[in-house]
Amino acid sequence: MLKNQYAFFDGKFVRIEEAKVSIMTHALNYGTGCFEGIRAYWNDEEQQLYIFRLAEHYVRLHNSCRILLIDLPYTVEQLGDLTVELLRREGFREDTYIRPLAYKSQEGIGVRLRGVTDTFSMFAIPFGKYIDKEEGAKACVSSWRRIYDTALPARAKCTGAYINSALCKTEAEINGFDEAIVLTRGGSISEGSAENFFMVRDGVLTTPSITSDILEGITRDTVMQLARDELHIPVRERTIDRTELYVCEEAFFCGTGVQVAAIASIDHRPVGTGRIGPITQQIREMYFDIVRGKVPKYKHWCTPVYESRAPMIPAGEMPARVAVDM
Ligand code: PY5
Repeated sequence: MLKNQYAFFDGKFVRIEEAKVSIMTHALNYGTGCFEGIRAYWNDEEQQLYIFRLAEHYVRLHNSCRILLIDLPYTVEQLGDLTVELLRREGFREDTYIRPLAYKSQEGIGVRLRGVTDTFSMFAIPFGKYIDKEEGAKACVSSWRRIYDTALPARAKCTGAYINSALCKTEAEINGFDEAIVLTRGGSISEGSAENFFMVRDGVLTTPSITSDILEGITRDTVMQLARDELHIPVRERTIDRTELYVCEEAFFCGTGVQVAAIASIDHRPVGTGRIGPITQQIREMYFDIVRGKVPKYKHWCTPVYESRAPMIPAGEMPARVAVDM
């Protein structure tokens, strides 16, 4: 298998072995980083690698950085260009996962967000499925609760917050499930450990609102648009009770990593028929075609890597530091 060879680190492209941090790094000690997870899909017919909704991921990274007071010295467009450039250098011709990270790089002691140096790094690796059972995951309601906005905001995709995800996912796996559904402090549905949650109730595609301590998912947004514009079914963002999980017709997770993964059972109770439902199935099929750049109407969501979109940046050279206009 082709492995990754490069990273973007401290303002330049370096070999992956050189992208190392000190044990004194702020982000390593306190979890003070923000990251993204972006996928690129290989289209064999076109011999092209397409990055899915690149700009949206970097808009979100900027928002996360605003919450954590991280100075991200690149615009959304520059971050996109750096990503294209990294993938070109790697030369991947297969599905790929990209991990940008903006973090507090100061070396020393002291928990605060202001007056601490920041940096940005990125690497990419070949990547297939996230949940093996994409056609029917066994889910449980976690005994853990989702982090909440007034303590540790889920809206900011920050590294430290993923302890909550790891606790939920680990408990689910130890108990023989594939994935966890996590409740808010108030006891309504929030999301999965690292993916958003949807259910179908009375024909309405329903998902927790963005004020339910969720990460505002880009796949979630994609799914809602497809349901409205292509399937012409009603979509609602609202509070979801736990017991609705036991009576809904269909349920699925979605996210960059998990893509669109049907939920076969929740707390050992079959969801609907226990098989992938018609709405979930249609959304999955559309999603996989769209991300691979096979649907002209949605091709604007797909950034080609192997074309002349991004300027080549010579090794070691840092793009101009440009103030972020927001
Ligand atoms: N909710 C959480 C907590 C997430 O971590 C993610 C993404 C999502 C929802 C879905 O967001 P999006 O659709 O924008 O990807 N999780 C990362 C991913 O790459 C993985 C984090 C370990 O899917």
